[in-house]
Amino acid sequence: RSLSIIGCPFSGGQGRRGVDTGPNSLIDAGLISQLQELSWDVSFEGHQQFEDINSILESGEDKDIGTMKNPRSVSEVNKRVSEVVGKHAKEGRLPLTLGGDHSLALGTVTGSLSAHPNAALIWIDAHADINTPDTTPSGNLHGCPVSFLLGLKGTDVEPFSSWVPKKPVLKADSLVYIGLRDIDSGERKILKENGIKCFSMHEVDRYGIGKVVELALDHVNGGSSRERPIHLSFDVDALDPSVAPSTGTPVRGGLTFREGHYICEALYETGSLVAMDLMEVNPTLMADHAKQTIAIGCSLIRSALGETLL
Ligand code: DIR
Ligand code: MN
Ligand code: MN
Ligand code: MN
Repeated sequence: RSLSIIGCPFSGGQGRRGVDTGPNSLIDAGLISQLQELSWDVSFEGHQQFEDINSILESGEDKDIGTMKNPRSVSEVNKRVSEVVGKHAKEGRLPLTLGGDHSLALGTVTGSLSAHPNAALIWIDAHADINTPDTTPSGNLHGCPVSFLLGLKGTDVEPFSSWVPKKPVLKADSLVYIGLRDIDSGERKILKENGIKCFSMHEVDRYGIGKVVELALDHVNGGSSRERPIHLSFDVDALDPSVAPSTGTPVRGGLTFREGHYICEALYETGSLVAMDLMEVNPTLMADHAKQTIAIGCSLIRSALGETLL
């Protein structure tokens, strides 16, 4: 069992600097040796080099296109990420992507689906990140990656359309959300119209996390099989801000420490996890609590990759 860590120091999908230092903080906290102790063959060739893109971002030259902020930077970063994630996945290694903001998941999911075309996507987040360029209230592309993956109306726009596959990367029934509690009105309409399976915090309270994960896996597998490959995209803001405060868009009423870890443990138990993203750790926010948030990022990853309590 081998994995490749893909560190993505990028913040252009949203407005708060500092999330680009997330990947290095997770590495500095000892993530590599922690995964080696779980008997993974870990490859890490240094973080992705986005200096050229980040300097365009800093210079202010990446002007809005319609509603979209930093469109060229976000598009180019994701194009590169999809290639590197796809390459490692095709070599049979599990790509573990460290963000960076969640716009990066356009690249990670496109890449892992190029190697595992039948994979399903489990998205753990306070937010649905399914705005389109037409519905986004903020213009921040970290609120939009899922709409591009599904090829929704309004996503066939430059610069993305020059590289994002014409055929949707993912079908709406191959996606499940857990942890939602801050949905924009345009997103609510999209989720409804496309019949997307959502377990908001309301469902977590009603059924308990054990049942929710079981129902989520039943949904993507069409029954009790657990064989379908899974890409897990974990936004650390899915956790309650009291648990993971150092993140750009905290929303109260989130997953507990154990609920977050349970999701990861249960996905590991399927034996079908083929890729993971850990996104939106911003150590420069609530800096007194940065260590706590970074440590939780590492422990969520360990749980998804085989750490057990007993
Ligand atoms: C909001 C916030 N839905 C937007 N999205 C966030 O800007 O589109 N995603 N924070 O993680
Ligand atoms: Mn997100
Ligand atoms: Mn979020
Ligand atoms: Mn929001």
